[in-house]
Order: sequence, then C-alpha cells, then structure tokens
Amino acid sequence: MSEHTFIMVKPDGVARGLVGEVISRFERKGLTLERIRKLDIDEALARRHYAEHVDKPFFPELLEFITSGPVVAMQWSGEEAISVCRTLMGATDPKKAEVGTIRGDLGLAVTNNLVHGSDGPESAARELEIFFG
Ligand code: DAT
Ligand code: MG
Repeated sequence: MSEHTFIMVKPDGVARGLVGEVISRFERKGLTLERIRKLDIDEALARRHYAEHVDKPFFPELLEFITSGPVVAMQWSGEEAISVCRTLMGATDPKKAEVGTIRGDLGLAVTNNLVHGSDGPESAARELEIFFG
C-alpha cells in the first residue's frame, strides 16, 4: 500500500553536508520525494513535533540539539514508505544501528542521530501537517 511519511535531516546532517546522501539513499530504494523545505526549528515547534518526549529526561538535550541549526523537512511516498524509511534509517542509537543504514553508517551519538522518520501512519499524518500544513 502506498503511504506518505515525514522525514527530516536533523541539524547535524545538514551541518555535515549529508542532505544529499540521505536523499540519495531513499531515492535509490525507489521512494519518491514529494515535498522538501529547509527551516529552523524554534522551541515551540520542537515541543509540538516531539510532544511524546517533552517529559523524558533526555528532552532538554534533544531540544537544544534540534534548535541548534537548520533542518531539511521532507515528504516521501511509496509502498509501505513509513516502515521502509525506518528500516533505511536504522536504530535510534547509531552505535546499535546496523551497518548499511543511515545511522549505522554515518552516526555515533544518540542525540545527533542524523534523521527523523515517522513511526506510524498517525504520526506521519500529524508530522506532515505540522511541517507542510
Ligand atoms: P526515533 O528518532 O528513532 O523515532 P524516538 O522517537 O524514541 O526515536 O526519540 C526521538 C529522538 O530523541 C531520537 O531520535 C534521539 C533522542 N533520544 C531518544 N532516546 C534517547 C535517549 N535514551 N537518550 C538521548 N536521546 C534520546
Ligand atoms: Mg520517534
């Protein structure tokens, strides 16, 4: 079933010049890039996007990181795009992410783990609405 998902290259990925690398991996998989914008995330937007995490102990660090520089927000589509993108991204902690995944190949620390991807149909719809209206 074709799905839409929300993908974001986080500030570390943008600062390291890895936007093209991330896009290329999704494109080569056969997914379709439908929308893209570069923006800065302020605290209010961070709290909205990461609503499920605002009370977690790591949230202050996550907030500081995600507001530290521009991000590239995207809508991707394709067959089972939500789970396919999560597979291509790898586990949340890049140290545990499999080699061959974006986080496994390019990341090290859990906070600056390069990419965000929606974890289900509801979060995809919610996040696409937040970033693309
Ligand atoms: P994911 O980004 O794989 O969906 P998540 O939604 O559980 O992971 O967490 C959102 C982000 O918060 C994650 O990309 C990095 C950060 N994070 C998660 N767990 C963390 C932890 N235990 N310590 C520090 N940062 C964490
Ligand atoms: Mg998540």
